[in-house]
Amino acid sequence: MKHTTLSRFLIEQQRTAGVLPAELRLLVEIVARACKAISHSVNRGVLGGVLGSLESENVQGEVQKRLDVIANEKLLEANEWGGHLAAMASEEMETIHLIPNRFPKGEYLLLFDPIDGSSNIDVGLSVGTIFSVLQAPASSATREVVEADFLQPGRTQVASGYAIYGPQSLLVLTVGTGVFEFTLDREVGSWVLSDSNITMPSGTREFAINMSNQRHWSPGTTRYIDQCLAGSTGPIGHDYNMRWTGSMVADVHRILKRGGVFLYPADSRTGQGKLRLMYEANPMAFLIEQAGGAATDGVTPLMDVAPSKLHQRIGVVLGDKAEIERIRGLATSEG
Ligand code: P6P
Repeated sequence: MKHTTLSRFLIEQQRTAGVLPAELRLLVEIVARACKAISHSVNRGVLGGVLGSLESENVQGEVQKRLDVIANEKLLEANEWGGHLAAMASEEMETIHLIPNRFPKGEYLLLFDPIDGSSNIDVGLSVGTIFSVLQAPASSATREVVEADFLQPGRTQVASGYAIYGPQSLLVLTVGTGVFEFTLDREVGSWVLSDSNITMPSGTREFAINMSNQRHWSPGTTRYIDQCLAGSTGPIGHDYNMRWTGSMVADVHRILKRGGVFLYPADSRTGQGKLRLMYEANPMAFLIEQAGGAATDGVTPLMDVAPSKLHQRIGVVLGDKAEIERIRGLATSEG
């Protein structure tokens, strides 16, 4: 089988008129290379001294895993010198990361969750890296980048993707021309195209939610899940299956490949959900919409939400378009 590497794929995308400027192609290649290095660390596990927690907490108030910090460093180091970025932001860093003065500044902003699902690392389950790319405001070329430059709706993303470090290491990417999957060929060290123009299967009766939060849900969420659990004897008239991996990247990848829905809704505890808008919800929403699905906060498309804070959290409901519409209907009919 003729293998198309990521580099060849990106050059061919660049040749398509108006898609993938050279600087953006370079950015995607560098992020992909950093994800290769992260994959190597993840797969070495205890042999690489990457397991376990640190004494520190991140800006989210979560205990940092060793690999959170290692992956964050790999992404910062890989992207500082290339001249394609104006600044970076990470789940693991409270403030934005400016490009050191000794390096040229570029026109893009990179946001990432270096290791998503890190609680799974020590027990051998899939984790991933999520990234989102925005265009820096033109005005930032003549001044220092500030946090407000990052606060753009997800609709303005020029690229997004994730790497999933599981049975295989996969890179799933969109630059606005569809969703493409690459599998890491460890012997050669290349990301090889393994699925093109991914279209999410529709009609799959499978939901992903953390059921232990049930007492905190809104009436709309409760009603939807009750209908799923009622199965063929209930109003939907079909039995449903359930999955919850504790790793958004793994749940979203499953949904991209075989359909279903993922819910981490805003609930009564904080009213805003657990997942972060800028570097988890928005990049996943871009991929899901590009694959023919829908992604909302339960009602509003995620990529239409105007961000107010870099680390803001939001409810996330994504996947099968018809199911997302059903969930929206139940949320709005609750008054
Ligand atoms: P819970 C991982 O910590 C994460 O941010 C997502 O990857 C995942 O979907 C969710 O949180 C899991 O949350 O409350 O089920 O542990």
